Amino acid sequence: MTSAAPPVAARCPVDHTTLAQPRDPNGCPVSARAAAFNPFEPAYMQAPGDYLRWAREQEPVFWSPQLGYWIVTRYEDVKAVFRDNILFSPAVALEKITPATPEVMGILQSYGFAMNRTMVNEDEPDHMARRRLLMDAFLPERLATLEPMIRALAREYMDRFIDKGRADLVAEMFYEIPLNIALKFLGVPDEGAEQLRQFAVAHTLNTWGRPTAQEQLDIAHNVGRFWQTAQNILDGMRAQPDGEGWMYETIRQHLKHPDVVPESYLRSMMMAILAAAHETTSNATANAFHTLLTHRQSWDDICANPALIPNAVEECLRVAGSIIAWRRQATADTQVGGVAIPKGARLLLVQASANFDPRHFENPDDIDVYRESAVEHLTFGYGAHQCMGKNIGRMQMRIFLEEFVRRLPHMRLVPGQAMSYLSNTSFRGPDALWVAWEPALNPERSGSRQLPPAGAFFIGPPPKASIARSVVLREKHAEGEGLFRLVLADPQGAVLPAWSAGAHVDLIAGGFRRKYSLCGEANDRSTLQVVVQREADGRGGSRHFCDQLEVGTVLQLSGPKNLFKLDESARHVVLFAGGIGITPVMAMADRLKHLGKSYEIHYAGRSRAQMALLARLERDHAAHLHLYVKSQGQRLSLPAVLADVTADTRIYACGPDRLISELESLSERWPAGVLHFEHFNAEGTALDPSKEHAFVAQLKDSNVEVAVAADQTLLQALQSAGFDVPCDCNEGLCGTCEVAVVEGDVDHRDKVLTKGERQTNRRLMACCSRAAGQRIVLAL
Ligand code: FMN
Repeated sequence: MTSAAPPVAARCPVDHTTLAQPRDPNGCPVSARAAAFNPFEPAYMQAPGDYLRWAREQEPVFWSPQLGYWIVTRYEDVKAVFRDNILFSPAVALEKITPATPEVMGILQSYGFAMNRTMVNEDEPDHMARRRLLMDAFLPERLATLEPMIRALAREYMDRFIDKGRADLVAEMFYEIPLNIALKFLGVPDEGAEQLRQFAVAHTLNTWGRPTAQEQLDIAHNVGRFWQTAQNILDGMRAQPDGEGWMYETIRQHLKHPDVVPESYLRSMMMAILAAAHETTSNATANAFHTLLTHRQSWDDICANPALIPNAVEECLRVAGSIIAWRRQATADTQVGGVAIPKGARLLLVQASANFDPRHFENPDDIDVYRESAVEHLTFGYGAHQCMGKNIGRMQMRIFLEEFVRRLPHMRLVPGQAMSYLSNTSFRGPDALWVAWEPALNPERSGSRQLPPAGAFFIGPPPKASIARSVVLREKHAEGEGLFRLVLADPQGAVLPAWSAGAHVDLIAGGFRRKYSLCGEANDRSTLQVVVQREADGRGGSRHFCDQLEVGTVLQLSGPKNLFKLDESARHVVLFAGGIGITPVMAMADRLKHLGKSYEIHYAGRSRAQMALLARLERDHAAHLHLYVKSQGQRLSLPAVLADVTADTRIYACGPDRLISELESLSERWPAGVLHFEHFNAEGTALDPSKEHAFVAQLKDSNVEVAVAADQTLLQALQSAGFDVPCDCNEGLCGTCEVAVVEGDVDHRDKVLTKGERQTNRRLMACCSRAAGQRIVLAL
């Protein structure tokens, strides 16, 4: 029984009574804040991302003496631990975080409680073998059959309260529908919502809570009853194993492959799934409605444009997911975020903190339903153990939102209600969510809007095309030969998203979608500015933006996104721009000036008329600016300018391939991490099937092989095999589709990696790079 053994490292091994300050298992002193970390105090549940803000900044991996766990708070670290489920075993995922007293153990045993391995806490190779056998029911085509039922239930439940003007959405809808859907999906008979809710609460507190010794006794009885109920249901189902539903499929797989799906697995899974299948969706839905109604602009945006709902769901899962922390155990001495983690140590990966990490998400504290990277949240976990039911959860959340924005767009949160949550490390959702509205204003009654039939529905992550906001071209200025500065604003004058130096947006109009770096005033939230260089011989996008867009034209915009971030801690920054590459460089110079940092700008161009933003550069950065105007015989000599590069220098360059490649050659003499660049053009990255060969990508973490045909990119092959590899530009410029390489030579085609990075063969961009040979092994 997993709950029997108290965690090996449940307390700090150092005797605190003899020390002024506690120490971690490495012998290091524990900081006061780390010592005070207590996920069972209300502040953690109210806003877990906020609660750990200090840690993300000051001590991203720390030892918690109160929990006996290493707490991991940054995005990259959490993801890296999830990614490696061999070095970081999931075996402790369902362990009682508060060790059971002998009395509690006695109670559990009296019910025959024998919780053992389930999908979430088992190691390889067992886990993948089982996962593969039990995956079919989660395929999009199978899930799609649930949609009409979810929608009908949503409408029926809403009908019950739509004329009342007030409802607790948790009690009156969000608990029961996911429960109904879960039971239907599993094929389990309805045991009564109230009973199952009590059981699920007991299971959560028993596994992830810190009940007092007295409370534990009651909880243990409920967990025992839950176990017995689950076993009775299972026995009933086994008597007629030809029923429909995932649990029936699991029973049939058990009968066919008892070695892969053994008896103990079946029993444990039955109880675990009864709680996990609906609690997560119920909580996530309530959190999402709370988030959107508290940020009214976002709610109004999805009411005005329901196509945004899938991405709004992802943004809500990012900022207010229902799984906020998950556990792993180190199987060998290792490091996380540079901190030594001894073998056997337990780790609490706080996804709710990682999802607010500014190193990964721009302006993480802003709720932005237009955020393209929202889907990169870690709420579903990552890697081989990623939540199997994620698409059922997404589907329900989308349908609920679709129905509410049509039928109750004027709904508001009842003001002044205090949100309360069950105290535990991992499952977060409010106990109640009160909303109110004026029934006379219901569109169905007032006739203001008719109920349209539901539009096309899809399963999976949000399509990129749906995530764009409307902006209006407010000003258009000729900035020189073939250069146009476009000033964009929200059509209703709403605030636009904040952005950081180096960021770009995608402009979408006339069938073109192109990236442009932001170069206006960073603190101006009412407009976004770009400069577009008209490429006469280009693919047509820049011609369209320069020739066809008039002041007053409404176009679509996605982003901002920053793949060219400025290291603000550098001692000295050298900025290089060639031609239109000045746009992100200008924003960097503005930021460095604002910070009072030491910097210099080297800007090369053919003639003054062809160099954008000159007047502003000369006005704001004259003392730092070096111009190299070819028509005036001035040439930039990189070795001369860069005679004095040290480890704390940072060099940022944007411009023609020639400039960047010369800098790359020079960079071989500099410490790693000094040079950063961004390419604007993707020449040489496109797929040419006549010159390619087919190969096999072996996905190590998932134990799967994917065949990549000659006329297919690796990214396309991975996505069609069901792997959610994020991507953006699809032409090797942005780095979004980076995948870690375990083994095999890579034919690198991207413009993101440096020469040194290519040589190490540790990473590749899946949208354009390929295996150099017949096979490549990837960490996926
Ligand atoms: N082109 C510009 O004219 N100005 C920019 O600020 C700019 N920023 C870019 C930022 C990124 C990250 C990338 C990848 C490209 C950028 N480009 C910029 C290039 C444009 O996206 C686009 O390729 C160019 O306008 C040519 O498009 P066309 O061939 O359709 O005419």
